Amino acid sequence: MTINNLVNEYFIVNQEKLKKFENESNNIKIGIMGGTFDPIHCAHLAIAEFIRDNYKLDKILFIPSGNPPHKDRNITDKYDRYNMVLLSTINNDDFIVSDIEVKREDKTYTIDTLKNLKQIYKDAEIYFITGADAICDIETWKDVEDNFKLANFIAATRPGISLLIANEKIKELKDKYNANIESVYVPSLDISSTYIRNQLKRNKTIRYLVPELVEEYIHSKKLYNSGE
Ligand code: DND
Repeated sequence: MTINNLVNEYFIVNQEKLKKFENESNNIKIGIMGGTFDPIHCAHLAIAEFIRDNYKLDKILFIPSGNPPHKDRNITDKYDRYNMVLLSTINNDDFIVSDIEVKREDKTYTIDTLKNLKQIYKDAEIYFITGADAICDIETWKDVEDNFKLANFIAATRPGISLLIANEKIKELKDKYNANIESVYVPSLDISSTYIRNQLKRNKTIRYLVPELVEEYIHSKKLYNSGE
């Protein structure tokens, strides 16, 4: 089967998962894994799974950013990024991909996504998962205080980001905004999307850093100058 056929098939399976979940999602705990995912890699997946298990979350919704407000560089087409998330998550029953942001034409701010999710999943408790780097930058986000009113935040440790500094920042945010934020140790995986893009530009391997199907997708679409 070609990778395009696989994406089409997985799209349908994922939409069914999403629909089923929307109908049965009162009084549950949803983890949100938001990201540019350019591309998604194994650390994103491992963090999501680790936190789902630790916090007894019912499902993790992966939400690829549509038009991220915080990226100046040219990012990969949102549907390619969405497809790669789809290919990475389909085999985990507790992972679902949401197209809530890729469907939007304007800039995609987390606050709008959280408001939207609160309408869909009425009585659900929302846990927004970030890396420690993202939580340290959160005051640059649109309507930061409102984000904290709508969701709990879980900040995963990340290699290269000092836990001491992250915890100080979290304490400051909690005091200032009455925010519900916890930092959680996750096993260190020093992988970043930037590293993967650089490897591809230099024609170097990304095997085992991303799921096999993501690697196949990248090469078949010649993303990140791979194979040129
Ligand atoms: P990134 O571009 O950092 O995602 O975006 C993360 C989320 O922040 C998205 O949902 C954005 O929409 C939201 N955001 C950002 C800026 C402004 C606003 C919203 C706003 O509303 O104004 P990446 O694809 O780079 O990474 C996804 C997540 O995974 C991030 O939280 C990142 O820190 C984390 N991560 C790791 N954590 C631990 N170990 C690693 C990691 N690699 C990525 N190796």
